[in-house]
Amino acid sequence: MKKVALVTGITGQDGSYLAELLLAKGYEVHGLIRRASTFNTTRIEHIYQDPHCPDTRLFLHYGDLCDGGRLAMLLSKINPDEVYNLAAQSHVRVSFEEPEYTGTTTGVGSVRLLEAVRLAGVSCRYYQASSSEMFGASPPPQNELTPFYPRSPYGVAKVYSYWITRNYREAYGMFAVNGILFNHESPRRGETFVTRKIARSVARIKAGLESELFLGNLDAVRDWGYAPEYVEGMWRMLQVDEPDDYVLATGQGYSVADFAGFAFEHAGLNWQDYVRFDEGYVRPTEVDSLIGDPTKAHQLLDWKADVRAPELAAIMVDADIEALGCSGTPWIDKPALMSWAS
Ligand code: NAP
Ligand code: G4F
Repeated sequence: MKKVALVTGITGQDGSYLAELLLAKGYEVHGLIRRASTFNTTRIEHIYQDPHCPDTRLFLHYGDLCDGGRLAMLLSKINPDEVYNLAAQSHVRVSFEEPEYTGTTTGVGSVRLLEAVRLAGVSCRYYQASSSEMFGASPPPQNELTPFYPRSPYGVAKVYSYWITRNYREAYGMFAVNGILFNHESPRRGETFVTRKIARSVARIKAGLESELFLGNLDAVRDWGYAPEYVEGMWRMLQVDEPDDYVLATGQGYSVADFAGFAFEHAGLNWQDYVRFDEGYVRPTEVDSLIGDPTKAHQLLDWKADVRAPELAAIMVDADIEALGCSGTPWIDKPALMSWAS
């Protein structure tokens, strides 16, 4: 029988790849979207169909993690087999500007959704998008047993979501899991995250549209993987017999300067000729080094990351160069179908 999934954050990087994956596996997919004054569905327009077509399997619903009543109503109506909670205010630097809002979406939003599942009496499997930012100042390599030491309002909010997910698993016997994902990127990455900012700037410098790139801390080390591989890991966490928590990572760390080097070199440029320091991008407290140990996911989920940072940088730079050439975004191959919003 056809499985039904609900994805929050479907308009984001991971949500769009996960929706593609689930549709390819034959799922009926329901996505939660926020009402905005401009369209925020760019990343999923290419998979959206007319909702009146008999073979449509992607449905979008207005909702927000700040609106628990609406979540409970949607859970009852959709009655999903699997719920993927990917929605969040996901930018670490922004969380210092908006700590309270980050807490109510990225943190308390998760309990609103879990409580909606519980109150609706839905028997489903639940995935929580937890983050390596929870490890913060704990030195690498970090795995499922590493103590949390968050260094931002975002990291603190994710620790709350992690523990409330475990609590619902233990208190109510829910099949609720945490995927503790290290940084994962793609051409669909938001433009203010450092890898995409670099890739986009390389494309624009190459095209003669700009001549400098302003960055903050170049020494921070991250374990950067490729987003399409990570959504496969999310799905696998909900297919095993017992609920558990897993780290997904490549196991290799590179500095921001390294990533800039890979990206500029791919375009035949020397990064030091273009990158400038801007104090404004430095965070009040920084996470110096995140390098994950994905052994558990490899052993129990048969999951591993293949794409590493040098190749990832090349994929992202190529996509941004192509997007500039066709004045669009690289993942859109069909005209926008916006009938759901009318
Ligand atoms: P993203 O591109 O920033 O997407 C975030 C999504 O959440 C968007 O669809 C956004 O909707 C939605 N959203 C934000 N606030 C919401 C609210 N109050 N109610 C409902 N939806 C809301 O993030 P991502 O990179 O795909 O990451 C997905 C999840 O994984 C996030 O929870 C993130 O914190 C977590 N995570 C990401 C990484 C990573 O490296 N990418 C690593 C670890 C964990 P709009 O389009 O309307 O803004
Ligand atoms: O790309 P970033 O903003 O990602 P960050 O802070 O690691 O967070 C991302 O990964 C987390 C998983 O570990 C997710 F949970 C989270 O949702 C998000 O997806 O910054 C990476 C590093 C930081 O050390 C930052 O200080 O790059 C450094 N950096 C240097 N210059 C910069 C810049 N970051 C940004 N965004 N912009 C800069 O100009």
